[in-house]
Amino acid sequence: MAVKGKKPGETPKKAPGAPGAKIETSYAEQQGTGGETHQVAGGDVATLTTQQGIPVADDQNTLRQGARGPALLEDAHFREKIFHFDHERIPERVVHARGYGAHGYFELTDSLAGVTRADVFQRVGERTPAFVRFSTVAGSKGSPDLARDVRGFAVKIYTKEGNWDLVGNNIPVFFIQDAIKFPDLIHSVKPAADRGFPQAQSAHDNFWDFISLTPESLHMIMWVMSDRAIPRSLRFMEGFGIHTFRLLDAKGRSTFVKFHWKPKLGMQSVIWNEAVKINGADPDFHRRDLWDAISSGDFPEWELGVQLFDDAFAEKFAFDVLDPTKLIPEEELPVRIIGRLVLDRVVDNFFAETEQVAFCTQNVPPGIDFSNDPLLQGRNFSYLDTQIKRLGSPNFTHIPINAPKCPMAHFQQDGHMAMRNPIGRANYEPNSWGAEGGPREDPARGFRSFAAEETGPKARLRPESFADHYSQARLFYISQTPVEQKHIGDAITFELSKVERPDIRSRVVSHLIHIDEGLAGTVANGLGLELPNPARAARPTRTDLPVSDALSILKNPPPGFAGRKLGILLTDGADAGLFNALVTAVDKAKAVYEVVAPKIGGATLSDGTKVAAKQKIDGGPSVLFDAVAILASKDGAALLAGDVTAKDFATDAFAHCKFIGYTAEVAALFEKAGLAADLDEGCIKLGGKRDAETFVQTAGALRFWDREARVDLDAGA
Ligand code: HDE
Repeated sequence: MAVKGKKPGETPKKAPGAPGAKIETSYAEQQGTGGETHQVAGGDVATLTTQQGIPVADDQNTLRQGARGPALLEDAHFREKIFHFDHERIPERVVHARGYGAHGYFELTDSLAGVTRADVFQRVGERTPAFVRFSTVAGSKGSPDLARDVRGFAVKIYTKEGNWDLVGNNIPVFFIQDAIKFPDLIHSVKPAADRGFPQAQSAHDNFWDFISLTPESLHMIMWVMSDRAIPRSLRFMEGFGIHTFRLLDAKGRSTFVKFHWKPKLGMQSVIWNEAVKINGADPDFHRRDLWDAISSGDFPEWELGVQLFDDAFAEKFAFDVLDPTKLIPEEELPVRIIGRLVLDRVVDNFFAETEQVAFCTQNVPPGIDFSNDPLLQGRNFSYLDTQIKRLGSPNFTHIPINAPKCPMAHFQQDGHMAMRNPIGRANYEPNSWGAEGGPREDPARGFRSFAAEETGPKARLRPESFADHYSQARLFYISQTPVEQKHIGDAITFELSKVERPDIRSRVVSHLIHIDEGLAGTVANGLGLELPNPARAARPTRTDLPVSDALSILKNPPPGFAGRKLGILLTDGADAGLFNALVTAVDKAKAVYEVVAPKIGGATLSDGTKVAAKQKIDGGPSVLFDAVAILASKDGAALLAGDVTAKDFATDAFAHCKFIGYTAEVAALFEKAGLAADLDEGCIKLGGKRDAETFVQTAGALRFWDREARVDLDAGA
């Protein structure tokens, strides 16, 4: 409730709030809302309460001594509300701060019963609940989604024998070989200590300084400079467990394993110029895409694949299987598909689930075990430690998103926020309280480590078998298509152009010479740098490794336009038949579309129907779409031709090698945008309804790469 206000400086006849002061208007009336937004409890509307359950009468005004008087300490509701607000944030993750999660399930499609006793791998067709959190690494929680970065691909599978956390990335190798270097790597990529920038970027001196002094990172650098680091969607990227793990059968026999996630809709990335613009147009591009897909019932799906191998394979393999900067080419050791992961439910609450989920690499159920990969061993310490800092209590497993979904019984107790203390008298074992004495060990069912025999001096040593830093970097590079190779060259050139110290630029190029002389030359040329001497290499680069097509995105194109988005720029008077045909073709392809129009209210088509727009043209640039169609009437095209954002819509789509469908009238826009003379086979004129279907089918190729050489300054470099 409120008393009628007075003008500042005016002395009230009677002090408001003083005994006898008249309370005349409600707060809602005073705000002019007429009470519409201030629903009062009753019927289906619950009563607002404090955390203690005390009903609240007024949530609009603090308790004061008189309407214009001082606030009272007695206002418990106010104090509780503000106290809670003040404590709303928990520390963001030191890495992978920006992430997005979703629920789903893992379904086994091929049993691994002969290889592992892990319960989750026994019964074909069985579904196990799962939660996935995707993330970027370097940026803070509020950084944009399309940073050039590795993506985290962390999966928690709630198996019947405990939680299995496969905390992976979308790149199958890592920058460093030993966990002790992780803080240095991360400090180098994060904002510089003195100035606090740049945010969510690797294009700066500190990062490249560290990289140029750490040649083991060069293989990963090839991946991070490739289009893998700017995925179009979290739904269209691969995931990898990276490290070699072990699977153990009932007798404790071990098989080595590497885990792979393969997206059902295929891989797809954006290009750098597009990524930069997406970050401005929609910094939430990836999370929105995931939310929209799941909410509309188009559930993202990945196959789980395993590369299984024994000691004999490990012995003969050209690199050390414990070295996380190396992968095993699929052509040499095929990936066996054993299951699928489906994400079918968005979170109810971002904080409760995505923010509070705590992945720990050491969470493996019986039948899965670690190898001696020194990075994995270090991670097994780090994740538990980080969760205690972040979530503030050893009881973080009591939070529903982290709690196992199988029975649990132990004697761990107390601590902050304890929700599940043991019941009964005994809180220790062994004890003599019989059946009431609580849980007991189970030697048969319980977790057992692989009985590895280890010898060797206690020392800080890097194995000799980890010393080849360039051969697989070269393998990755030569396995790419020319378009992808060009993008890698462009990316390194761009990043080094932001490095201020010429000696650091030069030092990076001195490593590239060992990977591919052509690449080193392109980068040096792009920077206007003299080609330096090659870096001192611990091992010569192997040139006998066969090309691995599986490493390329473009050599493995998706099946079509399914899951992709067409942007339809529409003006008043646009051909209704054509628009409807496009929509039908998009539906048939299991894709989606968004209408962009000069006004958000939409456009009136040639037959008088009104189509609502999802985006006003300024808010819906073509970078948000996989392909675009521009349907305009003569007047509409003239209108677009005079609008700079419409011109950007067309020129960006063209520059980003997108397929462009257009009606004849749109020539006026192309003319003004300077594209009229450049239209190519990727620009498809839509005359009749049948053209609409052809256009959507053609757009399934996703990009018209032939165009790139003609629109890029660096192309001929
Ligand atoms: Fe992580 N990493 N990491 N990491 N990592 C974290 O744990 C760490 C590494 C990865 O969505 C932290 O909960 C060390 C490799 C993902 O919540 C922290 C080392 C790979 C996520 C941590 C590595 C990853 C993290 C920060 C070097 C790919 C996000 C907050 C030995 C296989 C999980 C947290 C999520 C998160 C430490 C290297 C993946 C600090 C010490 C290699 C996907 O514990």
